[in-house]
Amino acid sequence: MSTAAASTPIAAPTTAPSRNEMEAFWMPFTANRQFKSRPRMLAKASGMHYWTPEGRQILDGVAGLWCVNAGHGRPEIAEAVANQLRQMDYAPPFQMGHPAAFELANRVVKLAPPGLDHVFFTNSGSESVDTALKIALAYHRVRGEATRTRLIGRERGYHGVGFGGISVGGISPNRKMWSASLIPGVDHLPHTHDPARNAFSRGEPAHGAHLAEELERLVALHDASTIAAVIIEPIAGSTGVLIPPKGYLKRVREICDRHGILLIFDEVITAFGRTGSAFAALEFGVTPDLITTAKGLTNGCIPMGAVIARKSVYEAFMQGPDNAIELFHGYTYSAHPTACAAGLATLDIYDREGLLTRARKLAPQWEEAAHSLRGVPHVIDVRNYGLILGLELESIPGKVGARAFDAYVKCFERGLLIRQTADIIALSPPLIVEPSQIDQMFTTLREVLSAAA
Ligand code: PXG
Repeated sequence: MSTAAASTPIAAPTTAPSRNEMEAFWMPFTANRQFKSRPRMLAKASGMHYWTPEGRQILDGVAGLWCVNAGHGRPEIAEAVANQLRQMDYAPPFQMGHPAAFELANRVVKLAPPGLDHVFFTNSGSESVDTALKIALAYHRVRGEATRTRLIGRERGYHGVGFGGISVGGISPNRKMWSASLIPGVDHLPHTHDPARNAFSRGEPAHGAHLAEELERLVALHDASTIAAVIIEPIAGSTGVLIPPKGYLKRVREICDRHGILLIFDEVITAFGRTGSAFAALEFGVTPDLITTAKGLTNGCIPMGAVIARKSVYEAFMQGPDNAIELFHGYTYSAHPTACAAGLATLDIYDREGLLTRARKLAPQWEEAAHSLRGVPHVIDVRNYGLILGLELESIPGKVGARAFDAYVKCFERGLLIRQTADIIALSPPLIVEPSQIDQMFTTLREVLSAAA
């Protein structure tokens, strides 16, 4: 399976810029000054690996940023994109169409949970979230329930960086600079992280389903007639890998149903095989009304996101005269032809290579390897699901994040790319990962953490 992926890509520029040349680029979510004085550069990628400009090989433990699910440098995608660019580089998406957009929407619907059968294309996870929130608000309004304006997110939730996303999101550094400008009428459920009772859980933790009942409390406080939607990540990724407690998602669904509240699953990282199913909704057997996706939809090659909506949500808008635009929303690059070409080629690969369910096959080895880190110095929790790892380290007093950042730098020096949020390390490798590479990841982590102790 990795043979196609391993074909050597066309040579990329391999000379690293000087300190001065790095100044102009204001890097996102990065300690700019620290990075620019000690940069970590990548110049080439193929299969499971990156290479630095000096030619050092780095095993990709995080699928880029939870997105390169089919591995890097897939020639099928490159060819599809190149062909599309030659055939038609751009087509306006408003009041016009092109065949690949309809084809991709149909393909996504085939993978989605039954009943979710309409797709709105965006260009990122953040745009998908803002789109889903806007659809939810407009849905109630077009149905004559215009008082349903309140949105409910969750503490420690990450829903991108748009004003909608940070408002329903629950990560304080992402919100505090803009606290006076967040969208009004948002409340939050408590997060489900409970290390005292759930540390070292394998898969879904046993404790915490009762936290869904907090939604009843919010309904009692605000009244159901004011609440439009609840948005949660089935598995929270950015905030440090929080697996849903057994029964929690089902309970949230039941409460939403009881009160006419839409349920949005933010599947930007969980969709397209990460959990062992095409969507976490399918994996956990809970069907939301809207799903937000991005990342794995195009294997990270071309920016693209999508919101998948239940038929009844779409149908609610299809009223009034035929010539009326039903939703005043969309992007210049919605269903961009190159993104659609990348998406179609990506879904072909997932299908051909069985990648959407491969995490399920590898999960037992992954879980064993993950939990073998129990007992390594400063490891206070290991959590896992599908091909996801969350490894929580004890923080150095007064220096939250320092320990995991140190591990991140040392892993990179030893040829492994990991992700780190505060003192939590995350792994989410491409779904083409081989068992020997899983061993390599956990061996490197063990060595780095043991040496630092
Ligand atoms: N929702 C979720 C659940 C995400 O994980 C977004 C929305 C926003 O997507 P865009 O494409 O706008 O970035 C994300 C993004 C990490 C990490 O380290 C994860 C994301 C972004 C940056 C870092 O886990 N996910």
